[in-house]
Amino acid sequence: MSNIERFGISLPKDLLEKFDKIILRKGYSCRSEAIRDLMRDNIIEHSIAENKEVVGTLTIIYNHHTRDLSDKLTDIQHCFHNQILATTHVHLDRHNCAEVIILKGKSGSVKQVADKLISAKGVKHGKLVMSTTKGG
Ligand code: NI
Repeated sequence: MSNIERFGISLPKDLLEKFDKIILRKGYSCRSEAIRDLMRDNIIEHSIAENKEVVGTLTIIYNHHTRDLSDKLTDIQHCFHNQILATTHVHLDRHNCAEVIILKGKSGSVKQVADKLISAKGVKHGKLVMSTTKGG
């Protein structure tokens, strides 16, 4: 027995044309796979909104000459060591650093740690991406 369900969708023609253009550019070989990915993304977004267990990657960019910033970022990471699995530091040039921090925990606490790091004075840019294995 197959566990695949098939169903038809009615939608405006121009919406489908726009969608097809995008998925072609992204390299999808068929609409079904593109729609499956959209559904998984939606399920994961729902899990994040419901404070479920997630894994997150936070990227931050900062100038390591900024007074006390490196120490402050390290302090924050030690305070939240239960949520932080790993940190990778890259020296981008003479002044700027990139850190990718991998976090795990309830989405609310992962977001809280990320917000603390991003809002530290001197961090130029930061972005958190959260995911789960529960997307189906
Ligand atoms: Ni560095």
